[in-house]
Amino acid sequence: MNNEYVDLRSDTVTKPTPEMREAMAEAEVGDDVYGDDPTVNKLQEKAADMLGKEAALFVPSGTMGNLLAIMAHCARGEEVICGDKSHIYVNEAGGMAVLGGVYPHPVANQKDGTLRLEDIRASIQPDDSHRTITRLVCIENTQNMCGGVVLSVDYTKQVGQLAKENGLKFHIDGARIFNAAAALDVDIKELVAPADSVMFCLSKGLAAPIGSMLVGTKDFIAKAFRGRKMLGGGMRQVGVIAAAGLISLEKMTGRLKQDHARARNLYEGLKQVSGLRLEAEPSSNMVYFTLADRITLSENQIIDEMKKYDVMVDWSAPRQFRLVTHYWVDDAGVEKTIKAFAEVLK
Ligand code: TLP
Repeated sequence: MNNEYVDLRSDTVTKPTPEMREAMAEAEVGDDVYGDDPTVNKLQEKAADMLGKEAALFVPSGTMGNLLAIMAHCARGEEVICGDKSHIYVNEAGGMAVLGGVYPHPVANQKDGTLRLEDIRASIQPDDSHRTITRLVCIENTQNMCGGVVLSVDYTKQVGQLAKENGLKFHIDGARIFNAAAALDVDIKELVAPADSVMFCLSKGLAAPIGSMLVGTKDFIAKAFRGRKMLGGGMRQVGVIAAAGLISLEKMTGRLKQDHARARNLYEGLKQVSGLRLEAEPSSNMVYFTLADRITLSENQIIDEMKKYDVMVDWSAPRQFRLVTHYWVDDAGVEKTIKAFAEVLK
Protein backbone atom coordinates (compact mmCIF):
# COMPACT_ATOMS: atom_id res chain seq x y z
CA MET A 1 0.00 0.00 0.00
CA ASN A 2 1.44 3.33 -0.98
CA ASN A 3 0.14 5.47 1.86
CA GLU A 4 2.69 7.24 4.00
CA TYR A 5 0.50 7.06 7.11
CA VAL A 6 -1.69 4.32 8.49
CA ASP A 7 -4.81 6.47 8.60
CA LEU A 8 -7.45 5.10 10.97
CA ARG A 9 -9.37 8.34 11.58
CA SER A 10 -12.28 7.14 9.44
CA ASP A 11 -13.09 5.11 6.34
CA THR A 12 -13.99 8.46 4.76
CA VAL A 13 -10.22 8.93 4.20
CA THR A 14 -10.07 6.16 1.57
CA LYS A 15 -8.48 7.28 -1.67
CA PRO A 16 -9.60 5.88 -5.02
CA THR A 17 -7.86 2.68 -6.15
CA PRO A 18 -5.71 2.71 -9.33
CA GLU A 19 -8.55 0.87 -11.13
CA MET A 20 -10.95 3.63 -10.09
CA ARG A 21 -8.63 6.35 -11.35
CA GLU A 22 -8.38 4.60 -14.71
CA ALA A 23 -12.17 4.21 -14.97
CA MET A 24 -12.60 7.87 -14.01
CA ALA A 25 -10.26 8.99 -16.78
CA GLU A 26 -12.14 6.95 -19.36
CA ALA A 27 -15.72 7.55 -18.16
CA GLU A 28 -18.40 8.46 -20.68
CA VAL A 29 -20.19 11.58 -19.46
CA GLY A 30 -23.19 13.80 -20.18
CA ASP A 31 -25.19 16.46 -18.35
CA ASP A 32 -26.68 14.61 -15.40
CA VAL A 33 -29.17 17.38 -14.63
CA TYR A 34 -30.72 16.43 -17.99
CA GLY A 35 -30.41 12.77 -16.99
CA ASP A 36 -27.89 12.41 -19.84
CA ASP A 37 -24.86 10.97 -18.08
CA PRO A 38 -24.61 7.30 -19.11
CA THR A 39 -22.19 6.41 -16.31
CA VAL A 40 -24.40 7.96 -13.63
CA ASN A 41 -27.44 6.21 -15.11
CA LYS A 42 -25.61 2.89 -15.01
CA LEU A 43 -24.57 3.49 -11.38
CA GLN A 44 -28.12 4.39 -10.38
CA GLU A 45 -29.56 1.31 -12.10
CA LYS A 46 -26.99 -0.93 -10.48
CA ALA A 47 -27.56 0.52 -7.00
CA ALA A 48 -31.35 0.15 -7.28
CA ASP A 49 -30.95 -3.41 -8.55
CA MET A 50 -28.50 -4.47 -5.83
CA LEU A 51 -30.73 -3.10 -3.06
CA GLY A 52 -33.93 -4.41 -4.63
CA LYS A 53 -35.60 -1.00 -4.96
CA GLU A 54 -37.26 0.69 -7.94
CA ALA A 55 -34.89 3.61 -8.42
CA ALA A 56 -31.76 5.34 -7.15
CA LEU A 57 -30.18 8.80 -7.14
CA PHE A 58 -26.49 9.68 -7.03
CA VAL A 59 -25.85 12.46 -4.49
CA PRO A 60 -22.69 14.28 -3.41
CA SER A 61 -22.67 13.13 0.23
CA GLY A 62 -24.33 10.93 2.82
CA THR A 63 -25.52 14.02 4.64
CA MET A 64 -27.30 15.30 1.55
CA GLY A 65 -28.78 11.84 0.89
CA ASN A 66 -30.28 11.64 4.38
CA LEU A 67 -31.60 15.19 4.19
CA LEU A 68 -33.20 14.55 0.80
CA ALA A 69 -34.86 11.41 2.15
CA ILE A 70 -36.26 13.28 5.14
CA MET A 71 -37.47 16.16 2.96
CA ALA A 72 -39.05 13.77 0.43
CA HIS A 73 -40.90 11.84 3.15
CA CYS A 74 -41.89 14.71 5.45
CA ALA A 75 -43.60 18.09 5.08
CA ARG A 76 -42.57 21.09 7.17
CA GLY A 77 -43.72 20.74 10.76
CA GLU A 78 -43.68 16.95 10.64
CA GLU A 79 -41.54 14.76 12.83
CA VAL A 80 -38.83 12.10 12.50
CA ILE A 81 -38.20 9.47 15.18
CA CYS A 82 -34.46 8.77 15.22
CA GLY A 83 -31.69 7.61 17.56
CA ASP A 84 -30.14 10.05 20.02
CA LYS A 85 -26.73 8.78 18.80
CA SER A 86 -27.67 8.77 15.13
CA HIS A 87 -25.68 10.69 12.55
CA ILE A 88 -28.79 12.48 11.29
CA TYR A 89 -29.49 13.77 14.80
CA VAL A 90 -25.96 14.50 16.05
CA ASN A 91 -23.72 15.07 13.06
CA GLU A 92 -25.68 16.72 10.24
CA ALA A 93 -25.71 20.28 11.58
CA GLY A 94 -29.44 20.06 12.29
CA GLY A 95 -30.11 20.07 8.54
CA MET A 96 -33.53 18.45 8.84
CA ALA A 97 -34.71 21.32 11.06
CA VAL A 98 -32.76 24.15 9.44
CA LEU A 99 -33.44 23.29 5.82
CA GLY A 100 -36.40 20.92 5.95
CA GLY A 101 -38.47 22.44 8.77
CA VAL A 102 -38.66 18.87 10.10
CA TYR A 103 -38.61 18.16 13.82
CA PRO A 104 -36.34 15.40 15.20
CA HIS A 105 -37.77 13.25 17.98
CA PRO A 106 -34.76 11.45 19.48
CA VAL A 107 -35.12 8.04 21.12
CA ALA A 108 -32.28 6.44 23.15
CA ASN A 109 -29.99 4.21 21.13
CA GLN A 110 -29.37 1.06 23.16
CA LYS A 111 -25.83 -0.33 23.48
CA ASP A 112 -26.57 -2.74 20.63
CA GLY A 113 -27.47 0.23 18.40
CA THR A 114 -31.20 -0.46 18.32
CA LEU A 115 -34.07 1.81 19.28
CA ARG A 116 -36.41 -0.17 21.55
CA LEU A 117 -39.64 -0.89 19.73
CA GLU A 118 -41.67 0.23 22.75
CA ASP A 119 -39.73 3.54 22.75
CA ILE A 120 -40.51 4.08 19.08
CA ARG A 121 -44.17 3.24 19.70
CA ALA A 122 -44.35 5.60 22.68
CA SER A 123 -42.84 8.43 20.60
CA ILE A 124 -45.51 8.40 17.92
CA GLN A 125 -47.55 11.55 18.41
CA PRO A 126 -51.30 11.29 19.00
CA ASP A 127 -53.66 13.00 16.58
CA ASP A 128 -53.87 16.25 18.54
CA SER A 129 -53.60 19.81 17.20
CA HIS A 130 -51.03 20.63 19.92
CA ARG A 131 -48.60 18.06 18.54
CA THR A 132 -46.42 17.67 15.48
CA ILE A 133 -47.29 14.91 13.04
CA THR A 134 -45.04 11.84 13.20
CA ARG A 135 -44.16 10.87 9.64
CA LEU A 136 -40.90 8.92 9.57
CA VAL A 137 -38.79 6.53 11.60
CA CYS A 138 -35.08 6.30 10.88
CA ILE A 139 -32.47 3.76 11.99
CA GLU A 140 -28.74 3.63 11.25
CA ASN A 141 -26.96 0.43 10.16
CA THR A 142 -24.13 0.03 11.01
CA GLN A 143 -24.69 2.29 14.01
CA ASN A 144 -21.54 4.39 14.09
CA MET A 145 -21.62 5.94 17.57
CA CYS A 146 -22.60 2.63 19.22
CA GLY A 147 -19.34 1.00 18.12
CA GLY A 148 -20.20 0.36 14.48
CA VAL A 149 -22.63 -2.33 15.63
CA VAL A 150 -24.71 -4.22 13.13
CA LEU A 151 -28.51 -4.31 13.33
CA SER A 152 -30.06 -7.63 12.33
CA VAL A 153 -32.46 -8.52 9.53
CA ASP A 154 -35.03 -9.50 12.12
CA TYR A 155 -34.80 -6.20 14.01
CA THR A 156 -35.09 -4.26 10.73
CA LYS A 157 -38.22 -6.26 9.87
CA GLN A 158 -39.73 -5.45 13.25
CA VAL A 159 -39.13 -1.71 12.79
CA GLY A 160 -40.61 -1.95 9.28
CA GLN A 161 -43.68 -3.73 10.63
CA LEU A 162 -44.14 -1.15 13.39
CA ALA A 163 -43.79 1.69 10.88
CA LYS A 164 -46.36 0.11 8.55
CA GLU A 165 -48.87 -0.52 11.34
CA ASN A 166 -48.68 3.15 12.27
CA GLY A 167 -48.71 4.64 8.77
CA LEU A 168 -45.10 5.84 9.05
CA LYS A 169 -42.35 5.85 6.44
CA PHE A 170 -39.12 4.01 7.25
CA HIS A 171 -35.65 5.27 6.23
CA ILE A 172 -32.30 3.58 6.85
CA ASP A 173 -29.15 5.67 7.15
CA GLY A 174 -27.08 2.88 5.67
CA ALA A 175 -23.87 4.84 5.19
CA ARG A 176 -22.18 1.47 5.91
CA ILE A 177 -25.05 -0.89 5.05
CA PHE A 178 -22.72 -3.05 2.90
CA ASN A 179 -20.56 -3.55 5.99
CA ALA A 180 -23.69 -4.64 7.86
CA ALA A 181 -24.69 -7.10 5.13
CA ALA A 182 -21.14 -8.50 5.00
CA ALA A 183 -21.04 -8.93 8.79
CA LEU A 184 -24.43 -10.66 8.78
CA ASP A 185 -23.60 -12.69 5.68
CA VAL A 186 -26.93 -11.83 4.09
CA ASP A 187 -27.99 -10.47 0.73
CA ILE A 188 -28.32 -6.73 1.12
CA LYS A 189 -31.77 -6.90 -0.51
CA GLU A 190 -33.06 -8.92 2.40
CA LEU A 191 -31.59 -6.52 4.95
CA VAL A 192 -33.18 -3.40 3.44
CA ALA A 193 -36.45 -4.94 2.19
CA PRO A 194 -38.60 -3.44 5.00
CA ALA A 195 -37.35 0.12 4.36
CA ASP A 196 -39.03 2.69 2.12
CA SER A 197 -35.69 4.35 1.49
CA VAL A 198 -32.00 3.75 2.11
CA MET A 199 -28.98 6.02 1.85
CA PHE A 200 -25.58 4.38 1.49
CA CYS A 201 -22.11 5.82 0.92
CA LEU A 202 -19.72 4.92 -1.86
CA SER A 203 -17.07 7.12 -0.30
CA LYS A 204 -16.42 5.20 2.93
CA GLY A 205 -15.44 1.52 3.05
CA LEU A 206 -16.26 1.23 -0.66
CA ALA A 207 -13.34 3.60 -1.37
CA ALA A 208 -14.85 5.92 -3.99
CA PRO A 209 -13.57 9.49 -3.65
CA ILE A 210 -17.01 11.13 -3.49
CA GLY A 211 -20.66 10.20 -3.46
CA SER A 212 -23.59 8.42 -1.90
CA MET A 213 -26.73 6.76 -3.22
CA LEU A 214 -30.33 7.18 -2.22
CA VAL A 215 -32.70 4.34 -3.16
CA GLY A 216 -36.47 3.91 -2.95
CA THR A 217 -39.60 4.00 -5.11
CA LYS A 218 -39.69 5.90 -8.41
CA ASP A 219 -41.98 8.54 -6.90
CA PHE A 220 -39.71 9.02 -3.90
CA ILE A 221 -36.62 9.36 -6.12
CA ALA A 222 -38.44 11.88 -8.34
CA LYS A 223 -39.04 14.05 -5.26
CA ALA A 224 -35.43 13.63 -4.14
CA PHE A 225 -34.24 14.59 -7.66
CA ARG A 226 -36.05 17.91 -7.34
CA GLY A 227 -34.73 18.38 -3.80
CA ARG A 228 -31.17 17.68 -4.92
CA LYS A 229 -31.45 20.50 -7.49
CA MET A 230 -32.82 22.83 -4.83
CA LEU A 231 -29.91 22.07 -2.49
CA GLY A 232 -27.39 22.70 -5.26
CA GLY A 233 -26.47 19.07 -5.68
CA GLY A 234 -27.10 18.76 -9.45
CA MET A 235 -23.63 17.84 -10.66
CA ARG A 236 -23.55 17.90 -14.51
CA GLN A 237 -20.77 15.71 -16.06
CA VAL A 238 -20.42 13.70 -12.90
CA GLY A 239 -19.85 10.39 -14.65
CA VAL A 240 -16.16 10.95 -13.91
CA ILE A 241 -17.02 10.28 -10.27
CA ALA A 242 -19.80 7.76 -10.82
CA ALA A 243 -17.25 5.59 -12.66
CA ALA A 244 -15.43 5.08 -9.37
CA GLY A 245 -18.76 4.33 -7.67
CA LEU A 246 -19.43 1.52 -10.15
CA ILE A 247 -16.16 -0.11 -9.13
CA SER A 248 -17.19 0.34 -5.49
CA LEU A 249 -20.33 -1.70 -6.17
CA GLU A 250 -18.71 -4.27 -8.43
CA LYS A 251 -15.43 -4.87 -6.64
CA MET A 252 -15.35 -3.33 -3.17
CA THR A 253 -18.54 -4.67 -1.62
CA GLY A 254 -17.13 -8.19 -1.73
CA ARG A 255 -14.00 -7.44 0.32
CA LEU A 256 -15.43 -5.72 3.42
CA LYS A 257 -15.03 -8.83 5.59
CA GLN A 258 -11.27 -8.27 5.35
CA ASP A 259 -11.69 -4.88 7.03
CA HIS A 260 -13.81 -6.50 9.75
CA ALA A 261 -11.17 -9.19 10.37
CA ARG A 262 -8.50 -6.50 10.66
CA ALA A 263 -10.67 -4.54 13.09
CA ARG A 264 -10.89 -7.69 15.24
CA ASN A 265 -7.09 -8.16 15.05
CA LEU A 266 -6.61 -4.53 16.01
CA TYR A 267 -9.00 -5.00 18.92
CA GLU A 268 -7.18 -8.13 20.13
CA GLY A 269 -3.81 -6.37 19.90
CA LEU A 270 -4.95 -3.20 21.63
CA LYS A 271 -6.49 -5.26 24.43
CA GLN A 272 -2.92 -6.19 25.41
CA VAL A 273 -1.81 -2.53 25.53
CA SER A 274 -1.71 -1.13 29.04
CA GLY A 275 -3.56 2.17 29.32
CA LEU A 276 -6.45 1.35 27.01
CA ARG A 277 -9.89 0.09 27.94
CA LEU A 278 -11.43 -1.68 24.99
CA GLU A 279 -15.18 -1.64 24.51
CA ALA A 280 -17.17 -4.50 22.96
CA GLU A 281 -15.53 -6.65 20.28
CA PRO A 282 -16.07 -4.97 16.90
CA SER A 283 -18.79 -6.40 14.71
CA SER A 284 -17.78 -4.33 11.66
CA ASN A 285 -14.84 -2.03 10.86
CA MET A 286 -14.72 0.18 13.98
CA VAL A 287 -12.75 -0.22 17.20
CA TYR A 288 -13.74 2.05 20.07
CA PHE A 289 -11.80 2.39 23.34
CA THR A 290 -11.31 4.75 26.26
CA LEU A 291 -8.16 5.83 28.09
CA ALA A 292 -7.43 4.29 31.49
CA ASP A 293 -7.36 6.68 34.46
CA ARG A 294 -3.54 6.54 34.73
CA ILE A 295 -3.11 8.13 31.27
CA THR A 296 -2.37 11.84 31.71
CA LEU A 297 -1.72 12.64 28.05
CA SER A 298 -4.56 14.58 26.45
CA GLU A 299 -6.36 13.22 23.40
CA ASN A 300 -4.53 15.69 21.16
CA GLN A 301 -1.15 14.81 22.65
CA ILE A 302 -1.82 11.16 21.89
CA ILE A 303 -2.79 12.06 18.32
CA ASP A 304 0.48 14.01 17.91
CA GLU A 305 2.60 11.24 19.46
CA MET A 306 0.99 8.61 17.23
CA LYS A 307 1.82 10.70 14.16
CA LYS A 308 5.50 10.34 15.02
CA TYR A 309 5.01 6.62 14.36
CA ASP A 310 3.19 7.41 11.07
CA VAL A 311 -0.20 6.45 12.48
CA MET A 312 -3.17 8.83 12.30
CA VAL A 313 -5.97 8.41 14.82
CA ASP A 314 -8.78 10.60 16.10
CA TRP A 315 -10.80 10.89 19.28
CA SER A 316 -14.57 10.54 19.21
CA ALA A 317 -15.51 11.85 22.69
CA PRO A 318 -13.48 13.01 25.70
CA ARG A 319 -11.04 10.17 26.54
CA GLN A 320 -12.57 8.00 23.84
CA PHE A 321 -11.02 7.06 20.49
CA ARG A 322 -12.48 5.42 17.39
CA LEU A 323 -10.25 3.60 14.91
CA VAL A 324 -11.69 2.57 11.55
CA THR A 325 -10.22 -0.06 9.23
CA HIS A 326 -10.63 0.16 5.47
CA TYR A 327 -9.12 -0.74 2.09
CA TRP A 328 -5.88 1.19 2.72
CA VAL A 329 -5.12 -0.44 6.08
CA ASP A 330 -3.31 -3.75 5.71
CA ASP A 331 -2.04 -6.29 8.29
CA ALA A 332 1.28 -4.44 8.63
CA GLY A 333 -0.68 -1.25 9.36
CA VAL A 334 -2.59 -3.01 12.13
CA GLU A 335 0.65 -4.27 13.71
CA LYS A 336 2.25 -0.85 13.40
CA THR A 337 -0.71 0.77 15.15
CA ILE A 338 -0.66 -1.67 18.07
CA LYS A 339 3.11 -1.16 18.55
CA ALA A 340 2.79 2.62 18.33
CA PHE A 341 0.07 2.72 21.02
CA ALA A 342 2.22 0.50 23.27
CA GLU A 343 5.15 2.94 22.87
CA VAL A 344 3.10 6.12 23.29
CA LEU A 345 1.27 4.92 26.42
CA LYS A 346 4.11 3.09 28.21
N1 TLP B 1 -19.63 9.88 9.19
C1 TLP B 1 -18.31 10.44 9.41
C2 TLP B 1 -18.39 11.65 10.35
O1 TLP B 1 -19.33 12.55 9.88
C3 TLP B 1 -18.73 11.29 11.76
C4 TLP B 1 -17.41 9.37 9.97
O2 TLP B 1 -16.18 9.60 9.99
O3 TLP B 1 -17.90 8.31 10.39
N2 TLP B 1 -24.34 8.55 8.15
C5 TLP B 1 -23.39 7.97 8.91
C6 TLP B 1 -23.76 6.82 9.75
C7 TLP B 1 -22.07 8.45 8.88
O4 TLP B 1 -21.17 7.86 9.65
C8 TLP B 1 -21.75 9.54 8.05
C9 TLP B 1 -20.34 10.11 8.02
C10 TLP B 1 -22.76 10.10 7.26
C11 TLP B 1 -24.06 9.59 7.34
C12 TLP B 1 -22.52 11.30 6.37
O5 TLP B 1 -21.77 11.02 5.24
P1 TLP B 1 -20.99 12.21 4.48
O6 TLP B 1 -19.73 12.45 5.24
O7 TLP B 1 -20.77 11.65 3.11
O8 TLP B 1 -21.87 13.40 4.45
